[in-house]
Amino acid sequence: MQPQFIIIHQQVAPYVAHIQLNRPKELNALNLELMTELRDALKALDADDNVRVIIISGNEKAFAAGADIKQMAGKTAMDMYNIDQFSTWDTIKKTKKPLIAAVSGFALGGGCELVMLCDMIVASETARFGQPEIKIGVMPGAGGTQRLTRAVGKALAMEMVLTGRFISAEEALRAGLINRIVPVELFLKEAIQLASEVAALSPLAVKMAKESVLKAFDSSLEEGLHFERKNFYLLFASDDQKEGMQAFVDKRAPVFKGK
Ligand code: DAK
Repeated sequence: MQPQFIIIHQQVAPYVAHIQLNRPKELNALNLELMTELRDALKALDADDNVRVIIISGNEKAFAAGADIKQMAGKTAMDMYNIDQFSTWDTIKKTKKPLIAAVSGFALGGGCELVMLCDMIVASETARFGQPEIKIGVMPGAGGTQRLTRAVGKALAMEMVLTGRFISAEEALRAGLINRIVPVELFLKEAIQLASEVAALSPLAVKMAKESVLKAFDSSLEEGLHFERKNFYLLFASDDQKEGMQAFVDKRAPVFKGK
């Protein structure tokens, strides 16, 4: 079935797919249907050998202004429990291929949390990041207190979560939340460029490297180093390792096959 709230561009560059959140009138507010479509699309692209990197974007005005407040407003705690949105977010979190967020305009609440689930973030000069849930009587519920704090540190995270203040792309870059800022007309192009750079590398090495970096967030240094070592050894079982090193010796460009 054709998705209603997202647009899937299968090949915006070799091995690069792009998912565009598409509820422009609502500033891409993340209703349950959109999140289900996003989850299903990511699952399919993660399993597709013709895709190595996935970009998620909104439009120039908004990446996403948060979860859909109108849809959430009348819910009870039991409704929220039964809907179990966390399983959708957890599935998205398990995407093995690199996710690049291309952000312009608002990335707020669940929108900011979705951005932080991505592995790299390209922002336009107009991007604004925030966790304004406190202003509507709740608090971040999809990682905003945890991932934001790890990314920008306690002082700024606490201020953003307790006051709901938005930060600019410039402040986000200074704080270490995002990778780079480009003019608004270039934000998608830049994300595709970055994605293409990664997509040209061994997809096996890239997936294991991503998994290893993420391990740093929920393990001790010793455990993380052990995990890294295992993945490092494992890559010597791949054709890509043989190809990559032989190509270096031969002074030619490697051709990685993901095997
Ligand atoms: N939900 C629903 N509609 C939204 C929306 C949102 N988050 N944000 C904007 N819209 C709608 C507006 O209602 C308006 O619709 P109409 O009135 O025209 O029908 C349209 O988009 C344009 O918005 P504005 O007229 O307000 O546009 P402005 O440029 O004046 O203001 C704004 C832009 C982004 C500053 C403002 O719209 C705003 O403050 N929006 C709400 C931002 C916000 O509070 N976001 C956090 C929402 S709570 C969970 C996972 C995630 C979450 C929770 C649980 N689990 C896994 C359990 C996440 C929670 C949240 O994100």
